Amino acid sequence: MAPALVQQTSGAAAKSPAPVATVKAPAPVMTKAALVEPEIDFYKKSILATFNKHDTNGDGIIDREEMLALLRILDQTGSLKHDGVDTMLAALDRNGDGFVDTEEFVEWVLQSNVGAAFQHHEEHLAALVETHVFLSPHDEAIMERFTLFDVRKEQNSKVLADLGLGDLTDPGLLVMSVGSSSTQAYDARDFTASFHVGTKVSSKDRIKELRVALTQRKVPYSRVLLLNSIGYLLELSDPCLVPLSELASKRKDSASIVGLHAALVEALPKAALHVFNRSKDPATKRYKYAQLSNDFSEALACGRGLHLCSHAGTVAEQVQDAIVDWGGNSFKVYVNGKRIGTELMDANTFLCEGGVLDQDRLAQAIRDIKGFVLRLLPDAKRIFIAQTGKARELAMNQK
Ligand SMILES: [Ca+2]
Ligand SMILES: [Ca+2]
Repeated sequence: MAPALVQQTSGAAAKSPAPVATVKAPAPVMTKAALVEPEIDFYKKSILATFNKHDTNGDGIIDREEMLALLRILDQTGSLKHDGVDTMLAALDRNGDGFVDTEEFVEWVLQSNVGAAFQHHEEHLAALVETHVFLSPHDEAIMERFTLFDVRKEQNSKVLADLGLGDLTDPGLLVMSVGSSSTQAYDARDFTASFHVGTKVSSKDRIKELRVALTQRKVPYSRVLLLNSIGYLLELSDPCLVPLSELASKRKDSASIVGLHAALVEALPKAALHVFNRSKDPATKRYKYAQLSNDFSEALACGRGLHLCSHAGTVAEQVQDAIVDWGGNSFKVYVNGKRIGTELMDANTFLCEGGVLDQDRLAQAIRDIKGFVLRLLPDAKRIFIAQTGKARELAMNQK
Protein backbone atom coordinates (compact mmCIF):
# COMPACT_ATOMS: atom_id res chain seq x y z
CA MET A 1 0.00 0.00 0.00
CA ALA A 2 1.24 3.48 -0.79
CA PRO A 3 2.85 5.45 2.04
CA ALA A 4 0.87 8.54 2.96
CA LEU A 5 3.63 10.97 2.11
CA VAL A 6 3.14 14.68 2.08
CA GLN A 7 5.13 15.84 -0.88
CA GLN A 8 6.36 19.40 -0.70
CA THR A 9 7.65 21.25 -3.71
CA SER A 10 9.85 24.32 -3.65
CA GLY A 11 8.12 27.65 -4.12
CA ALA A 12 4.78 26.24 -3.07
CA ALA A 13 4.72 28.22 0.16
CA ALA A 14 4.68 31.49 -1.78
CA LYS A 15 1.37 30.60 -3.35
CA SER A 16 -1.67 32.66 -2.45
CA PRO A 17 -4.32 31.01 -0.25
CA ALA A 18 -6.49 28.49 -2.02
CA PRO A 19 -9.64 30.02 -3.48
CA VAL A 20 -12.91 28.47 -2.44
CA ALA A 21 -14.35 26.09 -5.00
CA THR A 22 -17.79 26.78 -6.35
CA VAL A 23 -19.51 23.47 -6.56
CA LYS A 24 -23.18 22.68 -6.70
CA ALA A 25 -24.71 21.17 -3.58
CA PRO A 26 -25.05 17.39 -3.78
CA ALA A 27 -27.72 15.21 -2.25
CA PRO A 28 -27.51 15.11 1.56
CA VAL A 29 -25.04 12.52 2.80
CA MET A 30 -23.34 11.54 6.02
CA THR A 31 -21.20 14.40 7.32
CA LYS A 32 -18.83 14.73 10.25
CA ALA A 33 -21.48 16.28 12.50
CA ALA A 34 -23.64 13.18 12.20
CA LEU A 35 -20.86 10.85 13.39
CA VAL A 36 -19.36 10.04 16.77
CA GLU A 37 -15.60 9.53 17.26
CA PRO A 38 -15.28 5.73 16.66
CA GLU A 39 -17.44 6.10 13.58
CA ILE A 40 -15.20 8.87 12.31
CA ASP A 41 -12.14 6.60 12.69
CA PHE A 42 -13.92 3.90 10.76
CA TYR A 43 -15.07 6.39 8.16
CA LYS A 44 -11.53 7.78 7.86
CA LYS A 45 -10.26 4.32 7.01
CA SER A 46 -12.72 4.05 4.18
CA ILE A 47 -11.76 7.56 3.01
CA LEU A 48 -8.11 6.53 3.00
CA ALA A 49 -9.02 3.49 0.93
CA THR A 50 -10.67 5.81 -1.55
CA PHE A 51 -7.62 8.06 -1.55
CA ASN A 52 -5.32 5.13 -2.25
CA LYS A 53 -7.50 4.06 -5.13
CA HIS A 54 -7.20 7.47 -6.75
CA ASP A 55 -3.50 7.78 -6.02
CA THR A 56 -2.94 5.49 -8.97
CA ASN A 57 0.86 5.71 -9.03
CA GLY A 58 0.98 5.16 -5.27
CA ASP A 59 3.26 8.08 -4.37
CA GLY A 60 1.03 9.28 -1.53
CA ILE A 61 -0.34 12.36 -3.25
CA ILE A 62 -3.01 13.08 -5.79
CA ASP A 63 -1.46 15.10 -8.56
CA ARG A 64 -3.12 17.04 -11.33
CA GLU A 65 -3.48 14.04 -13.63
CA GLU A 66 -4.95 11.84 -10.93
CA MET A 67 -7.27 14.69 -10.00
CA LEU A 68 -8.54 14.74 -13.60
CA ALA A 69 -9.51 11.08 -13.33
CA LEU A 70 -11.27 11.81 -10.06
CA LEU A 71 -13.19 14.66 -11.65
CA ARG A 72 -14.43 12.35 -14.37
CA ILE A 73 -16.17 10.39 -11.64
CA LEU A 74 -17.63 13.53 -10.10
CA ASP A 75 -18.99 14.44 -13.52
CA GLN A 76 -20.48 11.01 -14.02
CA THR A 77 -22.41 11.16 -10.79
CA GLY A 78 -24.43 14.00 -12.31
CA SER A 79 -25.32 15.70 -9.05
CA LEU A 80 -21.68 16.54 -8.36
CA LYS A 81 -20.81 19.09 -11.02
CA HIS A 82 -17.32 20.55 -10.80
CA ASP A 83 -15.85 23.74 -12.17
CA GLY A 84 -12.61 22.50 -13.63
CA VAL A 85 -9.50 20.86 -12.31
CA ASP A 86 -7.86 24.03 -11.01
CA THR A 87 -10.85 25.06 -8.94
CA MET A 88 -11.16 21.57 -7.52
CA LEU A 89 -7.47 21.29 -6.84
CA ALA A 90 -7.59 24.63 -5.07
CA ALA A 91 -10.51 23.45 -2.94
CA LEU A 92 -8.65 20.38 -1.77
CA ASP A 93 -5.07 21.63 -1.72
CA ARG A 94 -5.11 23.55 1.56
CA ASN A 95 -1.36 24.17 1.78
CA GLY A 96 -1.16 25.25 -1.85
CA ASP A 97 1.66 22.95 -2.92
CA GLY A 98 -0.23 21.87 -6.01
CA PHE A 99 -0.93 18.36 -4.73
CA VAL A 100 -3.52 16.74 -2.52
CA ASP A 101 -2.16 14.65 0.33
CA THR A 102 -4.09 12.22 2.49
CA GLU A 103 -4.76 14.76 5.24
CA GLU A 104 -6.18 17.26 2.78
CA PHE A 105 -8.28 14.58 1.15
CA VAL A 106 -9.74 13.38 4.45
CA GLU A 107 -10.50 16.97 5.43
CA TRP A 108 -12.25 17.56 2.13
CA VAL A 109 -14.49 14.53 2.57
CA LEU A 110 -15.28 15.32 6.21
CA GLN A 111 -15.89 19.01 5.74
CA SER A 112 -17.42 19.53 2.33
CA ASN A 113 -20.70 18.25 1.01
CA VAL A 114 -19.11 17.45 -2.31
CA GLY A 115 -16.35 15.43 -0.67
CA ALA A 116 -18.85 13.54 1.47
CA ALA A 117 -21.09 12.85 -1.51
CA PHE A 118 -18.07 11.70 -3.49
CA GLN A 119 -17.06 9.30 -0.73
CA HIS A 120 -20.62 8.05 -0.49
CA HIS A 121 -20.56 7.35 -4.24
CA GLU A 122 -17.24 5.49 -3.90
CA GLU A 123 -18.62 3.30 -1.14
CA HIS A 124 -21.72 2.63 -3.19
CA LEU A 125 -19.55 1.57 -6.14
CA ALA A 126 -17.42 -0.66 -3.96
CA ALA A 127 -20.53 -2.40 -2.62
CA LEU A 128 -21.65 -3.42 -6.09
CA VAL A 129 -20.01 -6.76 -6.88
CA GLU A 130 -19.27 -7.29 -10.52
CA THR A 131 -18.24 -10.35 -12.45
CA HIS A 132 -16.54 -9.49 -15.71
CA VAL A 133 -15.88 -12.22 -18.24
CA PHE A 134 -14.70 -12.38 -21.80
CA LEU A 135 -17.20 -14.74 -23.38
CA SER A 136 -15.38 -17.36 -25.43
CA PRO A 137 -16.71 -18.29 -28.88
CA HIS A 138 -17.78 -21.58 -27.30
CA ASP A 139 -19.75 -19.66 -24.66
CA GLU A 140 -21.44 -17.74 -27.44
CA ALA A 141 -22.36 -21.03 -29.12
CA ILE A 142 -23.91 -22.27 -25.87
CA MET A 143 -26.02 -19.15 -25.65
CA GLU A 144 -26.97 -19.23 -29.32
CA ARG A 145 -28.36 -22.67 -28.69
CA PHE A 146 -30.37 -21.38 -25.73
CA THR A 147 -31.81 -18.58 -27.87
CA LEU A 148 -32.73 -20.88 -30.74
CA PHE A 149 -34.17 -23.79 -28.79
CA ASP A 150 -35.37 -22.08 -25.64
CA VAL A 151 -35.83 -18.30 -25.51
CA ARG A 152 -37.24 -18.10 -29.05
CA LYS A 153 -38.48 -21.65 -29.26
CA GLU A 154 -42.06 -20.88 -30.23
CA GLN A 155 -41.26 -18.34 -32.88
CA ASN A 156 -38.48 -20.45 -34.37
CA SER A 157 -40.65 -23.58 -34.41
CA LYS A 158 -43.24 -21.65 -36.38
CA VAL A 159 -40.67 -20.43 -38.92
CA LEU A 160 -39.50 -24.00 -39.49
CA ALA A 161 -43.04 -25.40 -39.65
CA ASP A 162 -44.05 -22.72 -42.17
CA LEU A 163 -41.14 -23.82 -44.34
CA GLY A 164 -42.25 -27.43 -44.08
CA LEU A 165 -39.06 -28.27 -42.22
CA GLY A 166 -40.74 -30.02 -39.35
CA ASP A 167 -39.86 -29.85 -35.70
CA LEU A 168 -37.12 -27.72 -34.16
CA THR A 169 -36.37 -30.43 -31.62
CA ASP A 170 -35.72 -33.04 -34.31
CA PRO A 171 -32.53 -34.84 -33.19
CA GLY A 172 -31.56 -35.15 -36.86
CA LEU A 173 -31.26 -31.37 -37.23
CA LEU A 174 -27.87 -29.70 -37.00
CA VAL A 175 -27.77 -25.92 -36.95
CA MET A 176 -24.66 -24.10 -38.06
CA SER A 177 -24.39 -20.38 -37.54
CA VAL A 178 -21.84 -19.28 -40.12
CA GLY A 179 -20.59 -15.79 -39.36
CA SER A 180 -17.85 -13.88 -41.13
CA SER A 181 -15.05 -15.18 -38.90
CA SER A 182 -16.52 -18.01 -36.85
CA THR A 183 -19.03 -20.81 -37.08
CA GLN A 184 -21.04 -22.19 -34.23
CA ALA A 185 -22.63 -25.61 -34.52
CA TYR A 186 -25.26 -27.05 -32.20
CA ASP A 187 -28.20 -29.38 -32.07
CA ALA A 188 -31.26 -29.71 -29.86
CA ARG A 189 -29.40 -32.08 -27.55
CA ASP A 190 -26.07 -31.31 -25.94
CA PHE A 191 -23.81 -30.63 -28.89
CA THR A 192 -22.11 -27.24 -28.96
CA ALA A 193 -18.99 -26.37 -30.89
CA SER A 194 -17.28 -23.33 -32.30
CA PHE A 195 -14.85 -23.19 -35.22
CA HIS A 196 -12.62 -20.49 -36.60
CA VAL A 197 -14.21 -20.84 -40.01
CA GLY A 198 -16.44 -18.24 -41.62
CA THR A 199 -17.49 -16.58 -44.85
CA LYS A 200 -14.38 -14.38 -44.68
CA VAL A 201 -11.99 -16.62 -42.75
CA SER A 202 -10.87 -20.05 -43.74
CA SER A 203 -7.85 -22.31 -43.66
CA LYS A 204 -7.41 -25.96 -44.54
CA ASP A 205 -6.53 -26.80 -40.94
CA ARG A 206 -9.60 -25.11 -39.52
CA ILE A 207 -11.88 -26.71 -42.09
CA LYS A 208 -10.33 -30.05 -41.19
CA GLU A 209 -11.03 -29.45 -37.47
CA LEU A 210 -14.67 -28.86 -38.32
CA ARG A 211 -14.86 -31.98 -40.48
CA VAL A 212 -13.20 -34.16 -37.84
CA ALA A 213 -15.45 -32.82 -35.04
CA LEU A 214 -18.62 -33.54 -37.00
CA THR A 215 -17.39 -36.97 -38.08
CA GLN A 216 -16.47 -37.92 -34.50
CA ARG A 217 -19.87 -36.73 -33.31
CA LYS A 218 -21.31 -39.85 -35.04
CA VAL A 219 -24.85 -38.50 -35.19
CA PRO A 220 -26.64 -39.33 -38.45
CA TYR A 221 -27.94 -35.80 -39.00
CA SER A 222 -30.46 -35.73 -41.81
CA ARG A 223 -30.52 -31.95 -42.20
CA VAL A 224 -28.09 -29.12 -41.70
CA LEU A 225 -29.34 -25.54 -41.65
CA LEU A 226 -26.72 -22.89 -42.27
CA LEU A 227 -27.79 -19.59 -40.75
CA ASN A 228 -26.28 -16.16 -40.19
CA SER A 229 -23.92 -14.26 -42.53
CA ILE A 230 -23.66 -17.05 -45.08
CA GLY A 231 -27.31 -16.29 -45.93
CA TYR A 232 -26.30 -12.83 -47.17
CA LEU A 233 -24.51 -14.53 -50.07
CA LEU A 234 -27.87 -15.52 -51.55
CA GLU A 235 -29.91 -13.32 -53.84
CA LEU A 236 -33.27 -11.72 -53.28
CA SER A 237 -34.60 -13.84 -56.16
CA ASP A 238 -33.42 -17.07 -54.48
CA PRO A 239 -35.82 -19.22 -52.47
CA CYS A 240 -35.68 -19.27 -48.66
CA LEU A 241 -33.52 -22.40 -48.61
CA VAL A 242 -30.76 -22.95 -51.14
CA PRO A 243 -28.65 -26.14 -51.26
CA LEU A 244 -25.10 -25.44 -50.10
CA SER A 245 -23.85 -27.29 -53.22
CA GLU A 246 -25.53 -24.65 -55.36
CA LEU A 247 -23.95 -21.78 -53.48
CA ALA A 248 -20.56 -23.51 -53.57
CA SER A 249 -20.70 -23.93 -57.35
CA LYS A 250 -21.64 -20.26 -57.75
CA ARG A 251 -18.86 -19.21 -55.41
CA LYS A 252 -15.99 -21.25 -56.75
CA ASP A 253 -13.73 -18.29 -55.98
CA SER A 254 -14.50 -18.51 -52.26
CA ALA A 255 -12.20 -21.00 -50.55
CA SER A 256 -14.26 -20.77 -47.35
CA ILE A 257 -17.58 -21.71 -48.99
CA VAL A 258 -16.08 -24.42 -51.18
CA GLY A 259 -14.10 -25.80 -48.23
CA LEU A 260 -17.11 -25.76 -45.91
CA HIS A 261 -19.21 -27.59 -48.48
CA ALA A 262 -16.58 -30.27 -49.06
CA ALA A 263 -16.10 -30.79 -45.30
CA LEU A 264 -19.83 -31.17 -44.63
CA VAL A 265 -20.35 -33.57 -47.55
CA GLU A 266 -17.51 -35.70 -46.26
CA ALA A 267 -18.56 -35.62 -42.59
CA LEU A 268 -22.32 -35.91 -43.10
CA PRO A 269 -22.83 -37.60 -46.49
CA LYS A 270 -26.53 -38.31 -45.87
CA ALA A 271 -27.56 -34.87 -44.67
CA ALA A 272 -29.40 -32.29 -46.75
CA LEU A 273 -27.36 -29.08 -46.50
CA HIS A 274 -29.31 -25.85 -46.82
CA VAL A 275 -28.37 -22.20 -46.57
CA PHE A 276 -31.05 -19.97 -45.08
CA ASN A 277 -31.60 -16.91 -47.26
CA ARG A 278 -30.86 -13.73 -45.31
CA SER A 279 -31.17 -11.23 -48.15
CA LYS A 280 -33.02 -8.01 -47.49
CA ASP A 281 -35.48 -6.21 -49.69
CA PRO A 282 -33.69 -2.96 -50.58
CA ALA A 283 -36.98 -1.07 -50.61
CA THR A 284 -38.17 -2.06 -47.14
CA LYS A 285 -34.73 -2.99 -45.67
CA ARG A 286 -36.41 -6.05 -44.22
CA TYR A 287 -35.46 -9.68 -44.57
CA LYS A 288 -37.33 -11.25 -47.44
CA TYR A 289 -37.93 -14.38 -45.33
CA ALA A 290 -38.74 -14.69 -41.64
CA GLN A 291 -35.45 -15.53 -39.93
CA LEU A 292 -34.68 -18.02 -37.22
CA SER A 293 -33.52 -16.18 -34.08
CA ASN A 294 -30.29 -17.45 -32.66
CA ASP A 295 -28.63 -14.25 -31.43
CA PHE A 296 -26.58 -15.22 -28.35
CA SER A 297 -27.25 -11.87 -26.69
CA GLU A 298 -30.92 -12.73 -26.24
CA ALA A 299 -30.04 -15.71 -24.06
CA LEU A 300 -27.35 -13.69 -22.30
CA ALA A 301 -29.85 -10.91 -21.54
CA CYS A 302 -31.97 -13.29 -19.50
CA GLY A 303 -29.03 -15.20 -18.05
CA ARG A 304 -29.73 -18.45 -19.90
CA GLY A 305 -26.68 -20.64 -20.22
CA LEU A 306 -24.50 -18.42 -18.05
CA HIS A 307 -23.76 -21.30 -15.71
CA LEU A 308 -22.28 -23.25 -18.61
CA CYS A 309 -19.85 -20.52 -19.59
CA SER A 310 -16.21 -21.39 -19.24
CA HIS A 311 -15.20 -18.49 -16.98
CA ALA A 312 -18.39 -17.78 -15.10
CA GLY A 313 -18.08 -20.67 -12.65
CA THR A 314 -20.39 -20.61 -9.69
CA VAL A 315 -20.73 -16.83 -9.85
CA ALA A 316 -23.30 -17.16 -12.57
CA GLU A 317 -25.48 -19.29 -10.31
CA GLN A 318 -25.97 -16.33 -8.00
CA VAL A 319 -28.80 -13.97 -8.69
CA GLN A 320 -27.62 -11.05 -10.79
CA ASP A 321 -29.42 -7.73 -10.51
CA ALA A 322 -28.39 -6.86 -14.04
CA ILE A 323 -26.54 -8.36 -16.97
CA VAL A 324 -24.34 -6.15 -19.09
CA ASP A 325 -23.69 -7.15 -22.68
CA TRP A 326 -20.60 -5.29 -23.85
CA GLY A 327 -19.88 -5.79 -27.53
CA GLY A 328 -17.81 -3.48 -29.67
CA ASN A 329 -18.81 0.13 -29.30
CA SER A 330 -21.54 0.13 -26.68
CA PHE A 331 -22.84 -1.80 -23.72
CA LYS A 332 -26.41 -2.74 -22.92
CA VAL A 333 -27.89 -3.31 -19.48
CA TYR A 334 -30.58 -5.96 -19.02
CA VAL A 335 -32.85 -6.89 -16.16
CA ASN A 336 -34.82 -10.11 -16.62
CA GLY A 337 -34.21 -10.04 -20.35
CA LYS A 338 -35.44 -6.46 -20.76
CA ARG A 339 -33.06 -3.77 -21.83
CA ILE A 340 -33.08 -0.86 -19.41
CA GLY A 341 -30.16 1.14 -20.76
CA THR A 342 -27.54 1.48 -23.47
CA GLU A 343 -24.36 3.51 -23.35
CA LEU A 344 -21.70 4.19 -25.96
CA MET A 345 -18.33 2.87 -24.83
CA ASP A 346 -16.05 1.91 -27.65
CA ALA A 347 -13.96 -0.97 -26.36
CA ASN A 348 -12.40 -1.48 -29.78
CA THR A 349 -10.55 1.82 -29.61
CA PHE A 350 -10.43 2.56 -25.87
CA LEU A 351 -9.13 -0.84 -24.76
CA CYS A 352 -7.35 -2.13 -27.84
CA GLU A 353 -4.83 0.55 -28.77
CA GLY A 354 -1.78 -0.88 -30.52
CA GLY A 355 -3.32 -4.35 -30.62
CA VAL A 356 -2.82 -4.88 -26.88
CA LEU A 357 -5.55 -5.12 -24.26
CA ASP A 358 -5.13 -2.20 -21.83
CA GLN A 359 -5.88 -3.61 -18.36
CA ASP A 360 -5.84 -0.22 -16.59
CA ARG A 361 -8.38 1.19 -18.98
CA LEU A 362 -10.45 -1.97 -18.63
CA ALA A 363 -10.58 -1.46 -14.85
CA GLN A 364 -11.59 2.16 -15.38
CA ALA A 365 -14.25 1.15 -17.92
CA ILE A 366 -15.69 -1.43 -15.53
CA ARG A 367 -15.96 1.28 -12.86
CA ASP A 368 -17.80 3.47 -15.36
CA ILE A 369 -20.16 0.63 -16.23
CA LYS A 370 -20.86 0.06 -12.51
CA GLY A 371 -21.58 3.78 -12.08
CA PHE A 372 -23.96 3.69 -15.03
CA VAL A 373 -25.79 0.65 -13.64
CA LEU A 374 -26.08 2.26 -10.19
CA ARG A 375 -27.73 5.31 -11.70
CA LEU A 376 -30.34 3.02 -13.28
CA LEU A 377 -30.57 0.60 -10.36
CA PRO A 378 -29.43 2.28 -7.12
CA ASP A 379 -30.04 -0.91 -5.11
CA ALA A 380 -28.10 -3.27 -7.39
CA LYS A 381 -25.73 -5.57 -5.48
CA ARG A 382 -24.44 -7.88 -8.21
CA ILE A 383 -23.94 -7.53 -11.92
CA PHE A 384 -22.53 -9.75 -14.62
CA ILE A 385 -20.57 -8.09 -17.41
CA ALA A 386 -20.05 -10.22 -20.51
CA GLN A 387 -17.61 -8.85 -23.03
CA THR A 388 -17.14 -9.86 -26.67
CA GLY A 389 -15.69 -7.99 -29.66
CA LYS A 390 -12.08 -7.12 -30.35
CA ALA A 391 -11.12 -6.85 -26.66
CA ARG A 392 -12.27 -10.43 -26.20
CA GLU A 393 -10.10 -11.58 -29.07
CA LEU A 394 -7.06 -9.78 -27.65
CA ALA A 395 -7.72 -11.24 -24.20
CA MET A 396 -7.92 -14.76 -25.64
CA ASN A 397 -4.72 -14.27 -27.65
CA GLN A 398 -2.81 -12.90 -24.67
CA LYS A 399 -3.52 -15.95 -22.54
CA1 LIG B 1 -0.14 10.03 -7.02
CA1 LIG C 1 -1.44 20.01 -0.75
